Amino acid sequence: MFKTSPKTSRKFPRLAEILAGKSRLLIVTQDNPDPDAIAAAVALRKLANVLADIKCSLAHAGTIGRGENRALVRYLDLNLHQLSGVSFEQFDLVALVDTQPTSGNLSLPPQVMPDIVFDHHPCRKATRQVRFSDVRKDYGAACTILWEYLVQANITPEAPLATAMLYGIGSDTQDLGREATAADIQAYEALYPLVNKRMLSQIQRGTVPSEYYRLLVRALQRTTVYDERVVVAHLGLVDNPDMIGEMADLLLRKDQTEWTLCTGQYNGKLWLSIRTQDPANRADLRARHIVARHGTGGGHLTYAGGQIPIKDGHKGLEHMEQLVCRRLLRMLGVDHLKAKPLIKADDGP
Ligand SMILES: [Mn+2]
Repeated sequence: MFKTSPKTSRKFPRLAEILAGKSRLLIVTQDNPDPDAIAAAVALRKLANVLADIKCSLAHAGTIGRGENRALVRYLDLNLHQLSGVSFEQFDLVALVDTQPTSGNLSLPPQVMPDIVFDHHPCRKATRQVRFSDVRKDYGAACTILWEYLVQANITPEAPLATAMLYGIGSDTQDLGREATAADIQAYEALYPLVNKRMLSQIQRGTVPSEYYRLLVRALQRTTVYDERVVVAHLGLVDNPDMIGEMADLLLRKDQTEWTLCTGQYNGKLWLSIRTQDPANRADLRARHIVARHGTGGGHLTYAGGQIPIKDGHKGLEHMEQLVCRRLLRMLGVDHLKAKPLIKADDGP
């Protein structure tokens, strides 16, 4: 039998109290939401529906880039609103999932103070001002927290929601292999019997546009290996920022790699993703150092990211690409001259 944590049973009545008597809840995810964010938003909608008969709208800024994520949204039959078009006065409650106020990946107008926050990133100062927050940075996924609330409310999610939540936990923890705790494993196991396995497989194998392969080739051609252990790729202009994190994950699988850094230009900013094998390396702190004074950054122990506004067009982009690369190499004590391309131009049969 699944047991929720004491924190959930302690906090649950407060959430129910905030929801009681309200009629419209706006649920906001980070810009360019990932499966964990999307599924956690739908789980919170379910909670609000059942506990207090509240109508919910889901909103985010940015795009849903990755093919898998678009397949998930289609399967859940979601109508996601663009945050820029939302009139906040229509809602009597605002919630954030998988992100927090003042976070760099959240385009919530600063005057909008959320009422509810569920997240598993390190707790931010602004979150302490929120009426209800449940932030567990030791959890591998926001969906795991929401799952405990569903259990506490005696709600058994229907197949689409269960499938989305399991996929959310699986994708944030790389199928429980990355920063997953006992709570994530328990939630995953409890959700598994409720999941539509055929749909899960279809989402995981969601189609991608041909542009994806063009970008993949370009990324590999632009990949540099430093001292065998640090792999850096500057993707240049990308049509969705998800590709940057995806490449950082892919390159981390190369033999002997301890760190990867990928960057790309999107929406006037340099986006970066960094990955490492060892949680003791603190990717989140490195990301913050790398962007210091130029932009925002943060994340988890082994995966993190950041954004830096680019000034002065192409020159500004190159300057920032070099700056973030040099900063990482310096932090790691790696000589930037020990560089070689991942793929040599004349590679071939
Ligand atoms: Mn997450």
